[in-house]
Amino acid sequence: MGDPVEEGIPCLWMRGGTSKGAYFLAADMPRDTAARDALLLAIMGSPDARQIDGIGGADPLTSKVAILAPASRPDADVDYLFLQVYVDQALVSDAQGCGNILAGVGPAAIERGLVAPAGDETPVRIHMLNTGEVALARVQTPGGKVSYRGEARIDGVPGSHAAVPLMFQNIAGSMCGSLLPSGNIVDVIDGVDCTLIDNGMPCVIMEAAAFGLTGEESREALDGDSALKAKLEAIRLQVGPLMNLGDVTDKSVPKMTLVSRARNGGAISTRSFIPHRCHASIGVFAAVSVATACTLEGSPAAKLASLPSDGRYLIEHPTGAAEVLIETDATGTVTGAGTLRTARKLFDGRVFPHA
Ligand code: NQM
Repeated sequence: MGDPVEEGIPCLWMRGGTSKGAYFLAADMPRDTAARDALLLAIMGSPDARQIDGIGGADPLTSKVAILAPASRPDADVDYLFLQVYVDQALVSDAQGCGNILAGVGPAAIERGLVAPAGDETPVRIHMLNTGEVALARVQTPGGKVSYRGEARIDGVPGSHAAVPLMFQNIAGSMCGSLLPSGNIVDVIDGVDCTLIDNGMPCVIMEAAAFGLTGEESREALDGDSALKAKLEAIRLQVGPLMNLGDVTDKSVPKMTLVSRARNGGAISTRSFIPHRCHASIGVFAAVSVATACTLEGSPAAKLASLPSDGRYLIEHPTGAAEVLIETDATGTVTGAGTLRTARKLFDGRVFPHA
């Protein structure tokens, strides 16, 4: 590697679902993890609440990184490592995956020549290194080129774009070892009924009413509620070991998700803390975990949920709703999940970290 400060590093800046991130090839990154993380902090401009000296967008949802490499297992086409670059702390975490940034991985892998286009639609099997599972993405490739134009719409993103359907199998216990790592549907922590669940993303699901909230508060109002945040953090730190995540002080999981009855015809309404700021919508795997919690009798989510008859759960969030498809077996156990996302290439060039 030359001097990245002088020469820059090849980088694709993409929107994936309702998030934005920098997509790199592993071959363009330092092999040493500490050197890589220092480089990513310098690229994003962290730690700084405004990320003014970097390309990060001063929000956890726009301070994300995907690192792509040739697949390391035969049933996948590409390896994808997700890294959360903290905005105001010098931290880079691989302790979670990201289903929104995942939506850009198929297009980016084709753009960078890691996966060859195959007809008008290219299936891309993505090995998600953070959790070890393989996701299937379908990328529109008319004429052998990635197309971002299309008619698909997702809440939280203006306009319409090419659809990127995503399907997942066997994601239960992705980071916690099992769907319900404590062995219970409900654990009472600090007097609050919590479902500790991991169906693709470790989440703690609680009724908004348990915190004196309606669950319809805006992202801004919740982000400004420091008493609420202190209560959520106290619960989060206690459940880390119960969820087999250990000390979660410096980890971006579990996500703290408040639920209330759906207002707009969906299955349930959410406000998701990721974990210190309220999400503008909801993460893909967090939405899958919430939908799964709705199926667990006795859980705070099940008490409030209106279950769909066709497996299509509309998970309401601050800017609309995310649709999640939940597949179950004859016993009602969740076996697979899917969702529809869009992605867009925003910029392709070289990025220059500060010295
Ligand atoms: O849950 C944000 C996002 C995410 C994660 C976060 C995500 C997921 O919306 O799969 O997509 O929870 O930090 O990008």
